[in-house]
Amino acid sequence: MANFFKRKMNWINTRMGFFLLTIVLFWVKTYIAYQTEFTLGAKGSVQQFLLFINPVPAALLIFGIALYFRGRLAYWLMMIINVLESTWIFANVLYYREFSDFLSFGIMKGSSDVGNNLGKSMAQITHLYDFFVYIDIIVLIVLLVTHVIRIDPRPFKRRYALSITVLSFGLMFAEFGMANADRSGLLTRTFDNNYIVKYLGLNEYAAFNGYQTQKESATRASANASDMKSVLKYLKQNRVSPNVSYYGKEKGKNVFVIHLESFQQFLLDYKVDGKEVTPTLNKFYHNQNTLSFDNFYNQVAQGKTSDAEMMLENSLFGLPQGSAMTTYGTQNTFQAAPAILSQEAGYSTAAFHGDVPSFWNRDNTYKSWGYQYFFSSSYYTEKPGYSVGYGLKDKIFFEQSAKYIEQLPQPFYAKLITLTNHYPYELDKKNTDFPATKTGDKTVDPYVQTAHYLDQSFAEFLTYLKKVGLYKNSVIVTYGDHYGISNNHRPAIAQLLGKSKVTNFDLAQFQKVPFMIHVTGLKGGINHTYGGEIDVLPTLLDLLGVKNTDTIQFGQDLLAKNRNQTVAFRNGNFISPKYAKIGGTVYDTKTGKVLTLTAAQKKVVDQMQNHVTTELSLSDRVIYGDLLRFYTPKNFTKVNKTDFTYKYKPAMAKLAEAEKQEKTSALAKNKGKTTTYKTDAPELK
Ligand code: GP9
Ligand code: MN
Repeated sequence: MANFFKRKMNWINTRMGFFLLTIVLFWVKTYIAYQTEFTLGAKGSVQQFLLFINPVPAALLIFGIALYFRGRLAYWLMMIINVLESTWIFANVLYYREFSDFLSFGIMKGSSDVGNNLGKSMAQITHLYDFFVYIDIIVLIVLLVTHVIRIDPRPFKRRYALSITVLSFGLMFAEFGMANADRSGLLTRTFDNNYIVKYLGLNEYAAFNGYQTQKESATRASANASDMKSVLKYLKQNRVSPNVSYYGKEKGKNVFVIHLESFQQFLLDYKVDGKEVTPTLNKFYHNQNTLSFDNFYNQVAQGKTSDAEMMLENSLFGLPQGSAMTTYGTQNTFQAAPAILSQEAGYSTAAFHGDVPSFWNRDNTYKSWGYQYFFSSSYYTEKPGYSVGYGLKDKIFFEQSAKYIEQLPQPFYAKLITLTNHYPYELDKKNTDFPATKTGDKTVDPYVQTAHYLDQSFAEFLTYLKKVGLYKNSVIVTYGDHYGISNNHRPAIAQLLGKSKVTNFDLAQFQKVPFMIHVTGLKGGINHTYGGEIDVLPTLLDLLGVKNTDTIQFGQDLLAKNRNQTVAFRNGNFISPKYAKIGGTVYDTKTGKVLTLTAAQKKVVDQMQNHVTTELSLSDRVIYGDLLRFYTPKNFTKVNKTDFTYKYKPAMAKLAEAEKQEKTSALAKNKGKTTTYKTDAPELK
């Protein structure tokens, strides 16, 4: 019997046997770490499968290096590789515990503040069981030393080693193919590090991050202070003076930025079966105290929401590829709205979002932007049915945000990012009380239903603001971040717009999103100026009377006279009151007809194109080269990211302390009495 067992176990005494055993043990422990230490959010069988399988291909490749070496050395190399690989898991477990994100090379280079901060708290957050990641190595060493497993001295054929390497690449390729089919643009659009680990694994994440960091630091290193010169020159030529009848009119007021997810301008006043899709937003749009813009365009590219956020709060364009927040948000220097308002006007600053904080790298980027608070998923109670798609349903999100809003010292700048009106526009029956459109396109038709839900959520939020006493002393900015219906749905879009077919010009017009500023007493009306997301920050700062004559912002105040009304799209197309240039064709903006240009017209259009290309490339240069590190506006202090923590306990303690000191929160004004939030959300009944 013993002999039989011995014979059966003989494979383990071969080089290949030991190699496979090492891989399997490593696979098991990685998977355990995935399941117990990280929240990767694998949903559905494809994602579950990839999560399960993804440690294997990279392990075959890396551990397989040892197979190219002889005798004992091969065994020791496997051990050394295992120690390194396990330390990578170990370090990520600790880092994740503190930051809900994976380590990046930028952070590890040690230049970063976050790295220093981590060192301090390392001891506190390490648990004894974390060392479990080394257990297989110890077991393997013991088995080798006690000769339970014997080292195989025979030379290992190169051919076999090479086959393993080739196999590992093949598997990695297959894995990437499957991942990309499930989540297209996984690496090009760079959503979230959690996604890369979930789909591809910790090693692939390391490789990708290393590549990105390398690319990033190369451009950063080659940039220098003199690169700012052309930026400053351009901005000097393009600065416009603010409109005196609006400048500083809303000084000291709170600011709410309500991010209406995927909300397009065409939805305003739109009716289905005779019913308004968004009655509350329509009223808000036409209100005499609302400044509404009906030629306001989204200017996002692949970074979608994150591009919108970048423009809105920095007046810098998103990048031609990927998301600037993900790639540059952690390391770059920014002079963003939250930092400006807190430094120059004593604002408290907070962002609210019912998704995980790592999406679009918000958890890091918001610190670089100077956000004091970031209320994300861990601050919200989650129960079955509360979430759909990326996160909390809007009604529940607003309802649960109220308790934090009322604690914010005033004046505050608060950005609330909604989520339910997001592709694929799913919503349960209980929340759907609006007819879908009937274009027959399944992705398009429920869009109005989630938009209607968003409108109801917004209505409840406005009611709350009035009740809690924040309505009258707040500037309420609402905007749509980007299209909800992509250009791939031409026939459906034509039906929605009541046209027989849509041209490229129509599709460009379809990129309009709402932008509204409402303040009690503000001189409102519908403004027809052409502008876009890049223009929001200068508009807002002028309205609040915060000086911004030396800031690096590419937009222009939408209320300024003589502003340049050429709106750049991220791909270099543009639209202006007279001409629109879409994919090389010039249209008459008034009629939508294709134009054959006279020489004089061509000169004008070329100038516009030149302007657009210049502003986009200069903005890119600022981000790629991290140029703001070389330039600080007067009275502005560089943001120190270590000033902020978004972990629940310390952040709440800080908020309580601020509230006690300043006594200016809505809660304090209401003598400590909480204002109840009224919602008809069926989940909360
Ligand atoms: C996720 C949300 C969606 O947190 O902001 O981003 P999007 O897909 O619209 O860019
Ligand atoms: Mn979005």
